[in-house]
Amino acid sequence: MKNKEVAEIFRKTAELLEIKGDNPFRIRAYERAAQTIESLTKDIEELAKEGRLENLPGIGADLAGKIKEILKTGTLSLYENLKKEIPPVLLNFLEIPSLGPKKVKAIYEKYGIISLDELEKACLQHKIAKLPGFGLKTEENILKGIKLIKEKTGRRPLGEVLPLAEEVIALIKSRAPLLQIEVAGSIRRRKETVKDIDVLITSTHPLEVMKVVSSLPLVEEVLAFGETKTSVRLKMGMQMDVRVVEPSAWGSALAYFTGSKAHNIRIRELALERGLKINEYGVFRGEERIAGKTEEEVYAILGLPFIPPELREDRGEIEAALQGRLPQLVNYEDIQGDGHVHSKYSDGMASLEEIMAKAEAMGLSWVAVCDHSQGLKVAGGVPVEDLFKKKKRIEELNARSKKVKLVFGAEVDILSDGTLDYPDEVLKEIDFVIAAIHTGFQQTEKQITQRIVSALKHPLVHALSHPTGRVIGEREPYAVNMEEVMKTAKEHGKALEINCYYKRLDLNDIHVKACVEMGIPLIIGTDAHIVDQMEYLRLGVSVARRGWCEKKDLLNTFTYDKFMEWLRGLRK
Ligand code: DGT
Ligand code: CA
Repeated sequence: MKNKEVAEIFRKTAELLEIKGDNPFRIRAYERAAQTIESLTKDIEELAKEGRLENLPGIGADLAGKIKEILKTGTLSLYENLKKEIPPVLLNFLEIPSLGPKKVKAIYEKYGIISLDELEKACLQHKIAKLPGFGLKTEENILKGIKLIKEKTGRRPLGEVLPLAEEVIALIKSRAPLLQIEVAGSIRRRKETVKDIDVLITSTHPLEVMKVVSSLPLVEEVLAFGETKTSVRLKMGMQMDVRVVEPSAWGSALAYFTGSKAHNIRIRELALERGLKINEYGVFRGEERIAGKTEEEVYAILGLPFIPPELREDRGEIEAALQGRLPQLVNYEDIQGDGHVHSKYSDGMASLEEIMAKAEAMGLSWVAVCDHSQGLKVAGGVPVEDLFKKKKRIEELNARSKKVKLVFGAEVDILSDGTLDYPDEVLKEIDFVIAAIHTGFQQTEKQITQRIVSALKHPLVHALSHPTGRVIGEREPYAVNMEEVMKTAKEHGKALEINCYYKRLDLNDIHVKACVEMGIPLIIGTDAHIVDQMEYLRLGVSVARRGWCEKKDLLNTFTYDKFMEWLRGLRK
């Protein structure tokens, strides 16, 4: 451990204490200690060994103990606890050069802003400049800082990047002389967050292709230009690497650049065991190239069936492929219904009619309209009287509609003691009850788990919505023992949701795989609050596929009648 690293932990501790509004003397003590340690000419580890830490200016017994803790464990428990207490994104805010802990605290306290996006929005609306001690200049600097952070920490949610990647690919395709083009990397594997856009192309005119790529209107800066590889930064602040290969190497290059790295390494080992060499240019026996034109060919020569990109994470797919037991992954076309949307009855923007029309346009045959429950006032929770109006309206619409049926549902809040936000006599009138946590995130793991477990055990509840509560880039999952939640779901035959609002994707792929292994029913819900968000359904399918879901594992593949039967069956 270097002096600089120890100092950094102290400095960050001071910043977090300041955001928290701790004792100013204590904050100052950590700042001073950081300065002292940073300016030492001697190795702090040496000083510790010699027992001379307390001779340093500003370092008493307490801080000396803390230094020893850092040297021993690599971190400070106080610092780790503070990080848990403070919304993680505020730590991000601190990285914006013009924002110190005082300003971060002021912004947080005034507006409760907990994401970079919200902060960006507040700046654009000049809400930040109005705060005492801020001004238009600060706002401008904050905006610059946000852009930099986004580029640096730069993992963006798949739901944000995928449409952009598709747009860029369509543009290149329409303008450049190419034969094949596909997005590779984490986007092709549909990983929940993405660092950059990898694009693979075959062409006999690579130079022209790259000229088109580097002059696209979406490009802000060309970082490197070459015939085989060109890198650009897009205006939305993300890097895109484009590679052109010859058609005979399309399959091997696509496999290589799709990754994941861990999967590639296993594939390479497998090739070596068979006396072959594999890289992005092909599969070789000695000098001779024996495969490479298609991915199927590359896998086949290693004795493997085609492995879908979503599985390529070295999570058992290679073993399964070798043993001929790869799952028959669910496809988007298998999906009949959306398990969770909101309407105007709560905080959604759409009427029931609009939801039906969107479902029809998407080729769906049912949608569960699960509005918030009465107590969740901030989200327009539906009072009991309105609930029955909604039920009646759904019945009328369903009677008229042949193609699409609405399922009368509710997303019922699990209160802090584990009881539900409608009484049983109301719940039993609701055809589809999903339970969810929206408050009390600070409770202990035991409390939250207990809350969820008792909701799942409730005989009128069918499913649990966004089981871990995480919001990508904004909120960590709440402390919940998922093993226990899954055990309860299994025991009572209840479903767990794959909430596929693009910032949630909750359950995630790993939890989904565990559920599939246990035989727990899963249901994808878009949580759409405007009808266009129902298109996130395909993100839900991606998560399901990454979690090894087959058609049978997802309630969304049921017809309306079969789904209703499943719902009624749980209450018998
Ligand atoms: P990302 O960009 O962090 O969201 O994730 P990826 O998987 O797209 O990673 P990236 O862009 O660094 O690399 C793209 C693919 O290239 C990666 O999935 C596998 C392949 N690759 C990159 N570096 C290596 C490597 O050192 N060894 C092997 N075998 N493959 C690599
Ligand atoms: Ca990538």
